[in-house]
Amino acid sequence: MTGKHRRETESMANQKLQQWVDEVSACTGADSVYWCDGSEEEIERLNQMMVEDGTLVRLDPEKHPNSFYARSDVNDVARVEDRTFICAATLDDAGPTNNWMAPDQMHAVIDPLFEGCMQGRTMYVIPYLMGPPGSPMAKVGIEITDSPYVVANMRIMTRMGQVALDELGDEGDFGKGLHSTGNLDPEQRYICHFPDENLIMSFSSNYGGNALLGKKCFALRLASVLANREGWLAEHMLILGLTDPEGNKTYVAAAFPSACGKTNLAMLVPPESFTAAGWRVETIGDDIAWLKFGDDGRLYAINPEFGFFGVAPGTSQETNPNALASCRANTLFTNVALLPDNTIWWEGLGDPPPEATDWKGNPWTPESDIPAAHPNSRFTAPAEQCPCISPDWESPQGVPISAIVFGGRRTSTTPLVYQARSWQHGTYVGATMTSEKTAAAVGGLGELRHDPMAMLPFCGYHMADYWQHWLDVGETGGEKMPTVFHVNWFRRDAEGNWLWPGFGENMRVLKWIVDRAAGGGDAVDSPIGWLPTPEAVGFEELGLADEVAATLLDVDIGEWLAEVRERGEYLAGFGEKLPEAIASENDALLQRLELSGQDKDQE
Ligand code: O2Y
Ligand code: MN
Repeated sequence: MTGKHRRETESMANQKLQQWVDEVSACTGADSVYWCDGSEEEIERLNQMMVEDGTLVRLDPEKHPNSFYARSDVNDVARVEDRTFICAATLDDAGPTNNWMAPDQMHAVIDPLFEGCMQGRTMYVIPYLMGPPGSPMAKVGIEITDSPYVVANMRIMTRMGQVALDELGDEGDFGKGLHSTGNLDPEQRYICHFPDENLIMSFSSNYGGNALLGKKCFALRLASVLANREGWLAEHMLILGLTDPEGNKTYVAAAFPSACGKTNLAMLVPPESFTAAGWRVETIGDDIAWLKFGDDGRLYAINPEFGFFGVAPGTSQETNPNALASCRANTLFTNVALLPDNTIWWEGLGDPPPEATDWKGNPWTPESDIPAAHPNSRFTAPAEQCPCISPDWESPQGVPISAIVFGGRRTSTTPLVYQARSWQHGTYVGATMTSEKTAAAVGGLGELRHDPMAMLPFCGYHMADYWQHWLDVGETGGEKMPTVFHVNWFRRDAEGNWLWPGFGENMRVLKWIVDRAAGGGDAVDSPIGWLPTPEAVGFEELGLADEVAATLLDVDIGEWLAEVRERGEYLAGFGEKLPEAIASENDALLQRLELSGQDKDQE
């Protein structure tokens, strides 16, 4: 073995890791191999190198200390779901919601792309830890990449370097992630998962979830497969903690499809009346939760990540001051607009600047009829910088979850909030979620699509098996399972105006959720589940017009009958694997709606 392949420091004795690094180095033909240690000195050196070669711009050190700006290739701006594959042993293992190719077949396509692809480049080996050090839930991953920009992002998003090698030890196993920038040709872009090899291979994209392999690829797609085998849950969920005026803490996990406001909800600033009364909201995570049973039989959650990869447009002092504070320093901004004084701007941040350079590198003024920042532009910021980060966010055993909230972006039909009748009903509610598509993934903006548990792009196995897993976990947890809810902040009137103010006012809904999870809170029964009374969600205090309040909590029988029939067709598409419990929940809902419709006709 040549010196370029060997790690210099003394503590790397994991032979499986060394062997894999040697194999990849030989295959990719990298000029040199660099093991990332995660130190300050290292990242300063890499950032400076990227400033010098034009990959990064150093931002104004007063306004954005130790922060940088990057532009991605114009064809590489979002996750690419149509080029993301689950290469499980059989099509049936991957299921109808994933792109599938047999492992051998995909290896025959993707392995040759890696041959010699790092010639003239440095190969970076990134040991990273998902989860708090010392947590029984934490897992080690190794990403090999030829992109220093990916290294810089991974250093913010994960606990990187020696801390991960220490957790790995000499014999430990790790998730493998092999990434190369390739030539960024979209035709050669592949994001492939091989669950049986605990391996991710990503080629020809440097963007976000396509390239930061600890995030969606490892912490969701591969982890969901592991979770199914081992009896836990890997979910696309934020985690937040609410403290009531008596000091009682309630932890809530919430699943929303991509770019539907998870970061905003995770960092919610309560209305003044709530703060004055003594309520507090704290963030544990904004995107991913791993949930396992604790010794007391309850579900406990950790945030496996170390940073936020937040959507920039729309983030402002008004909408999310905590996110803005999180990205004031030590942050990497990608595809936002760059101002002449080396500060940054995006749509929704505040008044437009007189001039800027847009995300494509072109001159921009407020008269330009295109956005200055890409709609999926991002900030990569350390979680510990969030002013409302919870003191429990790195708790090794996680936080006990009392409520699980599903949500979608729905212009009509779905009320502001309702509570499922049971864990089984809640699983059905999650399984049949639909939402309008956003800019987080390429294609189809605004289109309504099914996004079960907000996991459509992230579930690493057959979706119907995943629902069965949820039902099985519910059997295990019994009475101690969290209460399940569904919310919709996005209802509009006939003119297209939002009916609900959202943001901090969502606290009113959270308070009802907390009350219900504790067995209190006023509610009325409805065919779809329990609805709050208008008083229980503070409509009066908000001064909502009567018809707005009524629409927000309305269950229109005709709309819901159409919804349930469409759900029935969707569920039938899962064939024999569809759990009987899910099918029967749909039938039961149909019956309740029909009965309620008859009652209304007779009134
Ligand atoms: O990863 C990307 O390229 C953007 S999408 C994203 C980023 C952070 C958190 N969640 C998502 C998502 O798509 O759910
Ligand atoms: Mn996400």
